[in-house]
Amino acid sequence: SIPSESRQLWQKFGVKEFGGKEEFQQEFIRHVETTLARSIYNCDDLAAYQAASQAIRDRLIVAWNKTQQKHTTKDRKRVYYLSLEFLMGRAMDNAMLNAGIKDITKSGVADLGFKIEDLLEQEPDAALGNGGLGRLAACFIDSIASTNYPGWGYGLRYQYGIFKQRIVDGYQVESPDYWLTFSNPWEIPRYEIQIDIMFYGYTRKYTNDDGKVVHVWEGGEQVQAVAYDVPVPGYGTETTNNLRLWASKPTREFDFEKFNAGDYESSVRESQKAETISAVLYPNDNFYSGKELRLKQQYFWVAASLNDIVRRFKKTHRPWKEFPDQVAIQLNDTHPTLAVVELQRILIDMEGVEWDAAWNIVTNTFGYTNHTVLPEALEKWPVPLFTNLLPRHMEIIYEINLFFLQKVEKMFPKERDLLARVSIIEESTPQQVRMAYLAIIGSHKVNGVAELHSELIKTTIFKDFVTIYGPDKFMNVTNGITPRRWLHQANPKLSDLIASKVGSYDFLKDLNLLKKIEPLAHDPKFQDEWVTIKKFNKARLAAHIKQSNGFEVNVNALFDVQVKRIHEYKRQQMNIFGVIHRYLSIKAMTKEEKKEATPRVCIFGGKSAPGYYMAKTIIKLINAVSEVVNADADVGDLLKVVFIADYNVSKAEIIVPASDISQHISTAGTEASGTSNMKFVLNGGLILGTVDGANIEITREVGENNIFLFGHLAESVEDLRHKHRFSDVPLDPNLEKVFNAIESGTFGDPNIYVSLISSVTGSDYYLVSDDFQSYLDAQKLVDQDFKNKDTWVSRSITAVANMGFFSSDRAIDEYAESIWNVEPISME
Ligand code: CBF
Repeated sequence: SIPSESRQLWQKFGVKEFGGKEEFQQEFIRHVETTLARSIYNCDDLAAYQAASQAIRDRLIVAWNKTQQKHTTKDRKRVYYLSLEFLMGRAMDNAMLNAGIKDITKSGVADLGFKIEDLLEQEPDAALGNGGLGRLAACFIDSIASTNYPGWGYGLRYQYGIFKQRIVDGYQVESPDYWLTFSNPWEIPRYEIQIDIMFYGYTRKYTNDDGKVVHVWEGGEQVQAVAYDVPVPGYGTETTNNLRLWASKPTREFDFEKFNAGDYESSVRESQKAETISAVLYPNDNFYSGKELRLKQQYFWVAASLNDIVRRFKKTHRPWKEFPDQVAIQLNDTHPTLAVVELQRILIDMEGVEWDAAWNIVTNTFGYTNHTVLPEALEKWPVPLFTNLLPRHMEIIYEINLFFLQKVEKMFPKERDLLARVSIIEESTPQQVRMAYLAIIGSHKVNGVAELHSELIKTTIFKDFVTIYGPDKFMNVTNGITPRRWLHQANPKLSDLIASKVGSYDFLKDLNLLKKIEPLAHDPKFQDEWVTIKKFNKARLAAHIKQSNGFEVNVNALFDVQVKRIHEYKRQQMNIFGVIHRYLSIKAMTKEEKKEATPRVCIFGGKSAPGYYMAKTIIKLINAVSEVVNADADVGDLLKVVFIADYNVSKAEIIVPASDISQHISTAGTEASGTSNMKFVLNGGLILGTVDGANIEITREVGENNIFLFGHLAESVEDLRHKHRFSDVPLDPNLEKVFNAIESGTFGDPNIYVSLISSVTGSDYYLVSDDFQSYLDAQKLVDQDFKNKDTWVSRSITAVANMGFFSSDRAIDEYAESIWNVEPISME
């Protein structure tokens, strides 16, 4: 380290955070001229964005360094959030707002000849996630920093994020999202942190001089994990945490022997193979596909992260038994479950800790969050594939399973069926490793993400484990969203209006303060301001639609939005069938009736997994309906249908504040929580939804009058499905009319939609027909209520006033208190 006589000099010249506008401008120009090697003569918007980002990034790094030093000195317990997805979106606006420097940067770049909005548009989204699960991770790390918890995220630095979606002839077409074309100013490559990761090979054991059996894992392929750090600034605090993303690199650049022998292609093959590990995000949401490369990604990421965590712990020279006092690790779904096995392996094989002591450490360290009950999403790995890739881990899993089953047998003697049901190994052909069971057994707490979901996991997929461990191991932490991005950044005008009434922006740190606007729900002036902001946001979205889809929409119409991953359980098909029903009704209306009708703009957006045929058919139908309806002069402004291509976080920031109604209409019991429902309500839109996921708690908070609920309840779903399976359930008559229209070719070639229609007329697994009438009734109510502007706006204000519970800060406090046992560290 630096000799003490030199330290003063370091302190004297240490980089300081820029304070005012001029210092920012100096930094900006310095980056244009040195970092980018550009000048006043060739600085375009992209270069200006890069220079501004570099200046802001430098400021974050100063805070980041201070935070890390503080956390190291304090030497308290830290939390590590392991997530294979972090759907971060853009960083620049968020960094400026959280650091409280947006005003100086905005006016700083304006003086230098740029508009901040143009610079913000230059940034590609960091789209390292599929949907809700990845965005939740992004909200959580924002909240961990904003509430001053010492916490790191660990993920993968995919070169390609979620694919780009284009619509060609109504169909989704995918292209790669190479988001790193112009180097990423928001990451710090840590080339000095390189960790060797091993795959394949074989295991052997021997007895050492002390008579101890030692296990060794040898041979196989080796790659290197290189760390890239992304600073995560908290809002209104100096705390700047770290998101460490791993990239895979070959251990050797390439095979020189082959190169020298002229075999150029195969000489680089090894290096390319290593890089593929972290190259691409798997584009499935709520769906497991058992590809070996995916398991490789999981192990690569988990092994690198644990190596890092363990190295940090070892620096403290504490005994191993204190590991869980210093480290909490949260498993975001089952994707990082291998971490349980890896930590046990490190402890017993490398650190010489006894099995039981090691297992105690492991189980006290991990917590596991389940995000879905959908059977197709539950991860199971074939034992042969697993054994080949990770032979030592497979042995350890067998041991974990053996000890666990012995314990169960003791508790419930002679219950052979129970043993088979809870075994980590499913006795199928081939056998499978059930990752969720491993995660439960390896963790001290298991949580669901909304009340209904947390009850459902206890009574369905994990029922036997509740019998074994008792109910206390299972708990609920309802999801939340960060109000910084989803109110302050996405809807600055509403944030400013609220601040003017609440007296400060403190509600961004304590969202319960929103309650203060409730008394203004019927105040005409406040209502006017509220409505003006909604109109502004609708106009902003209308401009986006004009630019991307090429047609105008009426900002006075009701904006009805459903944007999320396209999935049968989310029931976009029910929405578009409803739109067709509306279209047919309009066509049958008299002139007088038309005058009374509420004009609507039905907005859809979302990606389908590339191999998901039914979801892709739904996208095609939406676009086909859009084409017919929007061109129909009989309909005019009464109905417009829009599919916004390539839905992502940045587009959500424009779409969410513009909704009057948003749809969250999953079959009851299928959507674990949903988080966009929270975002829409926080921005003054009302929900049309089923009694599912977090809709239930939103209803409790905002009041039944401020949400439109419909449909069967979760407890009826099994019976209804059973009826469909074993008797002829008549199709809903309105739905039949809709199907007749599709089948008669109103929306183009009907053959395209045969399987979509028969999924409903057949087993109707998602109960579209059962819920259709109730859905139409709820829509009718929405139409009527929207006409009464005063009541509508007062409901909107009341709903926002009661959204305090859904801040991700609250969720993080709950995790910290009941699962992680970590305390905030003040930066004062
Ligand atoms: O908990 C976060 C979200 O996770 C999912 O997106 C998931 O991938 N399992 C769920 O589908 C959402 O309901 C949930 O809000």
